[in-house]
Amino acid sequence: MSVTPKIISTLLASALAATSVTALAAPAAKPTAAEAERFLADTEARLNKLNNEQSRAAWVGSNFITDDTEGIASYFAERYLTASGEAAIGARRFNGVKLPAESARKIMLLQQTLVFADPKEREQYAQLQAAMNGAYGKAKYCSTPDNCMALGEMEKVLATSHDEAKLKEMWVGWHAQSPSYKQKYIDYVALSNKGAQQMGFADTGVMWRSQYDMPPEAFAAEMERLWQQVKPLYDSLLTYTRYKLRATYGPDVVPLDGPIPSHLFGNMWAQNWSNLYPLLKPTTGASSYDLTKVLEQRKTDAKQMTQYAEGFYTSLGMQKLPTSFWERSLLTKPRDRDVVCHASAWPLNEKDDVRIKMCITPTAEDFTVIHHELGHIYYFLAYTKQPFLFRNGANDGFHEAIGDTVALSITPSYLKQIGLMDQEPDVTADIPQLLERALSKVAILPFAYSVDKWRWDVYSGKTKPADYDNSWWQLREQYMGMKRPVPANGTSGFDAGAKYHVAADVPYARYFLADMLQFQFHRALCREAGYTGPLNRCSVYGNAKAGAKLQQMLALGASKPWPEALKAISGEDKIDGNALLEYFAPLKTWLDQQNAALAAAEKKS
Ligand code: X8Z
Ligand code: ZN
Repeated sequence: MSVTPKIISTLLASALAATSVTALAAPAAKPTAAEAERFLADTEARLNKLNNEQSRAAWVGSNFITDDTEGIASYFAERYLTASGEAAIGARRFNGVKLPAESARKIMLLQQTLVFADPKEREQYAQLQAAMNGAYGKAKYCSTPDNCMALGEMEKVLATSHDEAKLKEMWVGWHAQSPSYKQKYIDYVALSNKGAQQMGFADTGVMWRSQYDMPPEAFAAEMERLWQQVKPLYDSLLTYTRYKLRATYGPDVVPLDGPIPSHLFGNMWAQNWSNLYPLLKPTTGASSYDLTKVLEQRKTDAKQMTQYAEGFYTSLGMQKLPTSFWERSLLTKPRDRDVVCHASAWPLNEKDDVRIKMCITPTAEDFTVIHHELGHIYYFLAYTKQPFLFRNGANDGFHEAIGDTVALSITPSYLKQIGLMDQEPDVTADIPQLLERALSKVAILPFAYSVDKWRWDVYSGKTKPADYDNSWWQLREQYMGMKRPVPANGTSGFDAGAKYHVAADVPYARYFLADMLQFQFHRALCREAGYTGPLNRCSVYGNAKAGAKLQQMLALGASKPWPEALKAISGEDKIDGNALLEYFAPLKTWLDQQNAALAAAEKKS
């Protein structure tokens, strides 16, 4: 798909002319393919350099949150934005010029970006982005002036406590932080839309939806199709969870019908319910194995956690992580300063300066997250040889899916092989294991879909700032079956901003796609490894053939439309929920049986 940008506004044309940018000096004659190649070579070299600088500044900005580092990060982000804006405008001259497929793709990719006509607005945009990132990273809930809690501590309470009042306090305490940067977000959205409109997109949401090798309307329809495909499984899981939460917190807190308060799901955003497993596990046949306990007992440190994950990737035939990764990554939360703890993976240059930033704790959840982060890292390393514009995932869902695909291979047999489990449970443990996995993989689906449904409406102007919370909770109720734990604070609230990806403006549809893709990848890799049993018991650990198949797709980066990359690994060319549904099919049957029995018992009482 190529985006057809509309006519450049006169304002932009004159503003850019005033900057005397060589790339903009439009030649009178129709540009040639040779000119396009020269333009691309120059542009890629320039953007690569500025991107490396911006990444380094952003790294420091997120690792040492101060006013100074925020200023430095926004200064370099702005420099990059200036160059990428000029490149986007420059690229338009070559629309319609007959070019080799890869060059035409680069010309298209260059135009999927914000362009600011007014340098002041560009500066303000970059400043707001850095400021929101910092505000999220610094935010704390203080019950008294000298008793403050960072997000990680509050998440721990939500994960482990069943004291409803305490859970509510944590939830309300964290959600009281984001209104402080609501005005920034409102201003940021307005600026971002202006930037998208300069490139012919109706708004930033449309630009986001245009990044999937299909028209934006087709992408929105795909998201809805995928959601409808998996919704029955989510409904079964929610019904079962409702009964168990009702048993724990009582019928006054958890109604039989209607939305459930969202602070009861073991997670600040109710997007991952893994921490509810002890409440939800089947009464018979449930494995008593607790990876968190094993990791804690062994005092597994952050480096060892990372080494376990690295060991998986090297078992697939991938390289060891470079020494600089170990020297430069941030693996634990520093005691003496504010950092953005939300886990992230970073390519700092086009060689092998790759790093992660994560406040690792020895828990089963972080064991999975570290595999997720290294998925990004191994993708970066696999496509370093691609030209700058192709150093990216086939689409952003692919980037998010790689590490999760690998983590689906964290099976009991794998844990036994690496010495983290003594004895593999028998097949009666399949349902408990599937349930545990569904609590993250199925629970996140309506969350991931609705975060960006909310933002699409915000960016389009359909949802006005005074309605941010209204709309957020309307979507939460519609898709997730949840409600706000306490009534909303009129029109000044900003609950969406309590989620990292909203404050940092990272699109979220990627996680929805990744949730489907990872099961397609897992199924394909298991087949490649010659495995024919149930997918939940397949681990490709140590399988070089599966590793080679994965690596082949990773190495493509963004050089081809994503359906080709998907085809290379799975033979399929559509993102589809059927692999996920196949994986969880035995659980769906079991949930429906449980729900029928629980409904009958409820009727009797
Ligand atoms: O943000 C992440 C990763 C980094 S890309 C840790 N995830 C989403 C989230 O935490 O909201 C992974 C799952 C969803
Ligand atoms: Zn990720």
